Amino acid sequence: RMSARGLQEPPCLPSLPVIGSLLSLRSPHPPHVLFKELQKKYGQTYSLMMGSHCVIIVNQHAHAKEVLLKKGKIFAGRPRTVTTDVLTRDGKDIAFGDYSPTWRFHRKIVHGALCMFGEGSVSIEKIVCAEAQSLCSVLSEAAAAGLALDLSPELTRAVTNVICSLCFNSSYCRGDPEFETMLHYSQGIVDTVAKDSLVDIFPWLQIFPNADLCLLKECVSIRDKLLQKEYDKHKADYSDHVQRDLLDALLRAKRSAENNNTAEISAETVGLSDDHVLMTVGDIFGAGVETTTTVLKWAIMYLIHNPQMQRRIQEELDSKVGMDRTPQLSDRGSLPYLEATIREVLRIRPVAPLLIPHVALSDTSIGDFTVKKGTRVIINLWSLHHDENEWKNPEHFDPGRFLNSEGTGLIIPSSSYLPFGAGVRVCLGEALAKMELFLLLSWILQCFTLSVPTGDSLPSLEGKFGVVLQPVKYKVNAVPRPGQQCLSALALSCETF
Ligand code: HEM
Ligand code: PLO
Repeated sequence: RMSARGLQEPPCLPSLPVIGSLLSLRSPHPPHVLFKELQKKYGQTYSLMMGSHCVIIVNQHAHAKEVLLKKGKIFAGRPRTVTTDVLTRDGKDIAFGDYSPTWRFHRKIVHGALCMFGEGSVSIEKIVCAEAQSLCSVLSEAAAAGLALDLSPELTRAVTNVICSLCFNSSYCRGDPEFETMLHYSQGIVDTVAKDSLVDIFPWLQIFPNADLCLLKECVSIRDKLLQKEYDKHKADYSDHVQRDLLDALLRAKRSAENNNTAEISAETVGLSDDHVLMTVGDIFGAGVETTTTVLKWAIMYLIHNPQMQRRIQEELDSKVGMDRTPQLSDRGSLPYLEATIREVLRIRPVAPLLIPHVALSDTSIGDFTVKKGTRVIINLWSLHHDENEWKNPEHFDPGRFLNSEGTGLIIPSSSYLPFGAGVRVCLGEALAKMELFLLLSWILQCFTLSVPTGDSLPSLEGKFGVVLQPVKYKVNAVPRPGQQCLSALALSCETF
């Protein structure tokens, strides 16, 4: 159907009343792969019905940029779903909260708090390096005992402690039972939240017993107790004069709004209720842990699949950093191959292959297609990152694509690359995540060569789709590299203090 301006509705998958396009979406493939396949039949941008909601799927970068950048504010809304409402007390957070003054205000506070750490006396760099050191000491213990190790818990602990420092000014030691609890509930949430499971398509299903929803509620209640405990502690020793972490920054904003008695900027009206403050730290904590850990696991998996690339990173480390000191942030510019590897990991296995759904806040358009207010828009980052017209052999892992022809400088060879999204909803943790990835990987690879345990086959590169795209569980052998001085300096660990 043509409208007055020559715009038309995007092609739509067949749909039935009540169930929408569900029948066309039955597939052995995860959604991002299915949505990429469906392009062949319906074109790069098409729509489908999820129950009664119209959803537009965008599979190409020009339309993606129109949605995220050019019309970023129009598409800055978020849908409300049963599972994210359980997680965020009805959208009182940043990531799943709708576009509003409250959302903007919370983004600003978090941004400010993260910047403060960039400059502050306890810099993020120091915090990350301390965790890298502790991680390497665990690896050398395992190596000495000749054990193959699932790196996941230790990588998670390192990343968790960085975000714990930033949010709560605290950290976990090895074997801390609260950390084990955290690992468990967080996996439960990743497994159940925002999967477009039946409950999100049919909101009325929530009145029926539903194993996923039960697990989610249980995990969220455990998480909320831990968050509440930190919150109470921070309230008890809050002072206007010292700001130790993100939670202090949020409390300060809350106090100042409360002291301001005018009706327009009370704590409630700007969205600084206890619920809002808790949900914002919950977001940063959850995003801070699950995303970076996932990328580290993918990076290590690709490096054990490609030992020659691992060697090239180590040669770069040996010649630019050497053996007598540990890597630091200022080395980033001189280690292009490691940076290129990180970029390629973020391309080939994007953490959030469908981003988080966006919603049109008014009637608008994408390219020549009309879009009605309230339409959900899913940006299929997987399609952008695996577009055959933009990337040669997209399924092939090749850090070299991000290097110039001399191999000395970094490039972005295609504009079909948005690992952190873009525009008003762009990731808040991009700088932090890149810092962590660089430091943790450079520390590990300076000291160890990683490989599959003898007798094991290489782990599958297939991901498990969810709110983040996770790799399968796998074990590695960490072999200390000859001539590495860093090992002798690795005695530091929690127990020592
Ligand atoms: C949102 C990627 C790490 C905090 C997002 C989005 C992506 C993304 C694709 C969605 C953008 C959209 O919906 O349009 C990543 C990747 C990471 C990473 C690839 C690691 C390599 C982090 C970290 C933090 C963080 C460490 C915490 C400091 C957030 C928040 C949002 C977000 C709060 C929601 C923004 C909003 O809706 O306004 N991230 N992220 N992320 N990220 Fe990250
Ligand atoms: C991860 C599990 C935690 O227990 C809760 C949580 C909070 C914020 C979410 C995060 C989870 C997954 C990754 C998300 C993040 C907000 C932004 C980030 C969705 C569910 C991304 C990649 O978009």
